[in-house]
Amino acid sequence: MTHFDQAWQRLRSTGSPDCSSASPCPRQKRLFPETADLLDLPSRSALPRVRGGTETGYGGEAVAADPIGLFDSARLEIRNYHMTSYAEELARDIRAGLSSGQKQIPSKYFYDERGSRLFEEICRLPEYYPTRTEMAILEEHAGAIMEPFTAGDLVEMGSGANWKICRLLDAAAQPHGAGIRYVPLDVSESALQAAAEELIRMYGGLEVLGIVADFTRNLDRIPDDADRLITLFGGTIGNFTDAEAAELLEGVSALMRRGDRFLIGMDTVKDTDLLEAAYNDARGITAAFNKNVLNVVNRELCATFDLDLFDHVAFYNETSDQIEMHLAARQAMAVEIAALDMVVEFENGETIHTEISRKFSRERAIRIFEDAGLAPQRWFTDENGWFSLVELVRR
Ligand code: SAH
Ligand code: AVI
Repeated sequence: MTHFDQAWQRLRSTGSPDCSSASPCPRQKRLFPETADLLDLPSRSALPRVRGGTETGYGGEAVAADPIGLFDSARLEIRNYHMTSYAEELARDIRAGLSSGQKQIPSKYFYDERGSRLFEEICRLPEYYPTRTEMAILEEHAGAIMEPFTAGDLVEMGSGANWKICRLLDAAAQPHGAGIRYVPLDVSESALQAAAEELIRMYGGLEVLGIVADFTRNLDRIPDDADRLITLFGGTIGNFTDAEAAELLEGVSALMRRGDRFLIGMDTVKDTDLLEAAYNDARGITAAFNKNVLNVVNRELCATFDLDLFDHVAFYNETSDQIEMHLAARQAMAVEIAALDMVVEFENGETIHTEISRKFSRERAIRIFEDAGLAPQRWFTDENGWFSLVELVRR
């Protein structure tokens, strides 16, 4: 059984998270440090739990880490680049987003510890075809993708859990990840930490450099001292508007040198019923994932959102080829956000727009690649054409 199969089996057998809790989860690890921590020295628990190597403190300066080695810690380093600025950014985004005509919350705030677990649960749902389809494409083509990559940095933007990267690592020329440094980059510290530690245990020759950062702003934190295969799986590019996606792709293109490759997963335009079922699953996991963003705001900004007073709404907008997720108020209400000294008024039925998930035709994908100075080299897809994995090089 390959490492990938082991990881996949573990994933399948993990029990479901408790999705019934509508109230903020008090035992949950905070996404950001307490406000006092930001002004003062951080508490240990607010810092990344890094074993060995160095970790970075506020502002990115290196600070010593505890060498508590439960495994070969010399192969793992995690750098956290968003502590202070990220908490401030959340406050700014929530103030601006909940003051605008169409209220909105950026989708990157879904991914606290519980949100990341709920997303993993979404990936196991029968209705949510993108994960298993992308996995099947990887399964079939991992050998061909890894064939030109014998050593260097395997970078994963928006890494989340580690199972897709396992497929590539299992297909590498050298066994046990030897010669490869895996560089996951994610806003979710908890997801990144867990995945990084697991990979170190699974691959005895692998080095891991984890980067806790926002890839829309911190791409320059990706090291550039080795050949690179950069990946962005899951269709995450679809969670950005045209302008944001263009900026992100241009940023990646600017990083790339001759010989570097960029492997991007994209969900495709398809039947509306199939798309809408994927975002309205029967078990209500996607609804819990969507509502969890209100838990994040309650916890981080001392807000009083009652999750029971919002409905999950997800539909396909055929004009813009995107799923739109919203949270709709069940009644008129006022919500206090104490940390922002703000009260937000809702009319009955008014929505907070929480996510777009764009679906791409091949023509549109080629256009945005070209605009970013990227050229498709190989195009992998499944038999139904439900998902695409595109290998890009710099033009
Ligand atoms: N790559 C995984 C996870 C996709 S979920 C898969 O294919 O299944 C999207 C991931 O991107 C989450 O782990 C989330 O924390 C991360 N993410 C979302 N916005 C981000 C941003 N702006 N910068 C860095 N990571 C981000
Ligand atoms: C991470 N991203 C590509 C997922 C998507 O399908 O847009 C997030 C998600 N939202 C609801 N379900 C899954």
